[in-house]
Amino acid sequence: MSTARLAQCRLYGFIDTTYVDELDPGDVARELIAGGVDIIQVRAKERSHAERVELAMRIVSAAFQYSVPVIINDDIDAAFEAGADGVHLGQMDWAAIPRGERADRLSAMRIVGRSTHSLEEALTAERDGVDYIGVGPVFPTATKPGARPVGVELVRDVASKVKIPFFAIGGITLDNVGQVLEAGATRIAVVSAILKATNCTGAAAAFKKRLC
Ligand code: TZP
Ligand code: MG
Repeated sequence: MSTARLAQCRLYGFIDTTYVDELDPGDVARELIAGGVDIIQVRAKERSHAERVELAMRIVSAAFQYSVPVIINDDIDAAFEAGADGVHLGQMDWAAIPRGERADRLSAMRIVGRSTHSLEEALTAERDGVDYIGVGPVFPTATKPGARPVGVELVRDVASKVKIPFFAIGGITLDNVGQVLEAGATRIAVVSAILKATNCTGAAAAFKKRLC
């Protein structure tokens, strides 16, 4: 658990293989960091465990020299094997770990995050002792097709009732980020609006500017 380090993280960037499959992951990590990304998640859902570890190791090694934490989506063992800082689990990933094994399975993780889609899930995650939560998808997004948007109302609710760091996520663009910040978010997670930009560094920097 690493609350102090997380407290400084405002812009959560991703290396999502759906968007950057052909690119060198170390280069993408450096581009994100140059734009001011404070924490990086490796999201490689269609990759095998071994491929995910290999990918994560390259990102961890690039991010290490900038002290930017790297979090692995879903795969606790990959996070451990790649020397990543932590893991991000969805509601189902969390539920899939037998209750009695959770503390042990997560004991090596410095940072544990969880996706939440309602105030109840957010408060439960806080009670469970996770280090941060994602709240979303705030807006519709092609990165998570079929997920029901929760709207800025949930951001407002979480901002007033949850004390652990939360990142608003889902469909956030430079056009709508103002609504998310106005609702009380001080941290955002952005996938496609950064990775699909012609200049990832510039896109990240533009988001970062809105957070300062
Ligand atoms: N969890 C909730 S929404 C989402 C995830 C991983 C996708 C966010 O991607 P984008 O492209 O920033 O909408
Ligand atoms: Mg998951």
